[in-house]
Amino acid sequence: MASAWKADAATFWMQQSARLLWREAPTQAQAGDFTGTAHVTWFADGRLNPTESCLDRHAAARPDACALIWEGQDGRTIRLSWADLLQRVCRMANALREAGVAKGDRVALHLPAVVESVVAMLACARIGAVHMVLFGGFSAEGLADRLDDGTPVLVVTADEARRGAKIIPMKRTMDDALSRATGDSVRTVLVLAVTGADVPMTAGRDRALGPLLDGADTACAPAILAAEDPLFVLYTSGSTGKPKGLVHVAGGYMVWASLTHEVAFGCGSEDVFWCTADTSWITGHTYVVYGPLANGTTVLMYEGLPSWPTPGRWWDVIDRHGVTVFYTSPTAIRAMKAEGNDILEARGLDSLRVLGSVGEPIGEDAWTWFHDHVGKGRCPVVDTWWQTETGGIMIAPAAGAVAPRPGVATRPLPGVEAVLLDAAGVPVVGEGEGNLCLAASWPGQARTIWGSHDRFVATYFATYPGHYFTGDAARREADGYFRITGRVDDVVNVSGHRIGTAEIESAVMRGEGVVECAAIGVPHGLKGEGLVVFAVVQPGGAGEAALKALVADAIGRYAVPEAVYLVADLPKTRSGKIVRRLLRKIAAREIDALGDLSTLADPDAVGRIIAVVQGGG
Ligand code: 6R9
Repeated sequence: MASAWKADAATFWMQQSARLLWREAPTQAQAGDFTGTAHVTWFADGRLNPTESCLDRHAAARPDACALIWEGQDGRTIRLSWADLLQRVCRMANALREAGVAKGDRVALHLPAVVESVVAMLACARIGAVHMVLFGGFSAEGLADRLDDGTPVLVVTADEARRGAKIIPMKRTMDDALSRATGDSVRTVLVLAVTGADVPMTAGRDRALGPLLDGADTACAPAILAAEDPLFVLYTSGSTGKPKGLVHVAGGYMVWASLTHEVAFGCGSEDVFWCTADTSWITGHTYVVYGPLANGTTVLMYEGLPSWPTPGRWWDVIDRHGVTVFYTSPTAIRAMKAEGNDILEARGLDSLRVLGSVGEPIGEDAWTWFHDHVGKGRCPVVDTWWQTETGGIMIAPAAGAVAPRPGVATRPLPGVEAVLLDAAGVPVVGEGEGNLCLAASWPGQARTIWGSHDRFVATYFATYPGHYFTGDAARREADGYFRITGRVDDVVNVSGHRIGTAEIESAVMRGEGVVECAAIGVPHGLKGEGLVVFAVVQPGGAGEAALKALVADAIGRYAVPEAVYLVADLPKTRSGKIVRRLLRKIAAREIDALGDLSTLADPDAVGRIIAVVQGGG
């Protein structure tokens, strides 16, 4: 049974810790819990270096077996054996050390989907530096905010990135970010040549990475870390304030990455595992890098988009490299579905064994199409629910053990105590809906928010004392399966990107003459959710285009709203609270279902807003 682990949890967890290669094996599992200051540790007296679990032990046992296959947009392929990958990581680790990086220092990684993005993460881990991977889609200001928060000593970026037919000016954006950052922690910028473009180099700060790697030694003694030493900081958005840097640690996170990768996908060393996530997302951390490599699984990485230069490119990648497990997002699945089935029918896809989905609710349509057409009816679809904060998969139909069902994440993995609580904190027993909480710690949980443990406690443990609150709601169905119903806070999930509406609103508020505004999410056929902004702007003030540009500048183009409606006023309660529920309905054009408006300060405002939305804008 799924709860067999509970009878003797400590023994279960100690057994799981043995997945890793330790320098000093831990003697205890969990200490601390979710009460009070929520300080939890796992395997605290163990000592290890995560890269020895991910590389050295496989390089010793199977040096020539394939560790990583990378295919570029242009068709170029790189195959690295475990021995090759270990050498590459050691070279990069030595280059970082040579550039002055020490154990505990933060290193910002801002790279496209090239082999070096994985190598650089592992190189940081090799020397005990804490990586913070930054999304290539962040604007200069978005990057600057995170640099100021994480205070890295060194940045690794690329000259440019390729994205379909587009070229993304990575170095230029990073230069802009560094000039906006108020802190001055960054001493060195290493620049990887990806396209070979000429980019400006700042004397005394910027160095070409290539020559540094060429001159570096291929062996690098690993720094030995305590299990609770930080492995990385990764930024994500919440309902309030600036992005928060979740801190994951060397021991427990690695145990969770390895366990969940094996259990959710039934994955082992015979598999070719392709997780399409970018390494700047938690999914890339756990299922492109740490989970599969810890388990000795061959990792496939592809540089580009699903349908560039031609539709069906991802299917070709699967056939070419014999991918056995394919893990992607509902957004990608919906986009590929929209291309029609002819493209798919022309491909074999015979190597596939398991399919996975992550990042947003998949919905029955996309699930069924994925199952029937991509998996040809024979591959289980594993819908995996989890978060940046949880480190790894939490609720999913463990491949082979739990029967999947369309659109349902199904059951918590062993070690996960998922509960549903109502608004008053009373557990929802049996069938019903509630706020999804975790009643006990697990090794992979984030330990804190970088620089602010108080914010960590306030964000996750204040709503329901003694419980971690996920920010999602879920429904427990008659057979005990969990169906995730979506965020209950002010976070909108656009194509799997978590965007806090407060961040959007603060960008829009900078617009000329903007009096007030509200950002909300609405259902979107391809992206899952789309953002819509309602803004009250004085005559002669900023228009829709100017307000969208402010969002692109402050956060990145991926966060630009679908529409900005300029309205005379926002619907408010008599106490002055904006009624977002109404705005969501109006933006989704569900105006028959607005409900009782009599509690509004000015019920007539609603009609005027509807007129703007129906007028198209
Ligand atoms: C791994 C990841 C987390 C939020 C989460 C939830 C949504 C993720 C989901 C899902 C429904 C799934 N989410 N997986 N919703 N079904 N299978 O996505 O991390 O970027 O932190 O986002 O994404 O709302 O709370 P992150």
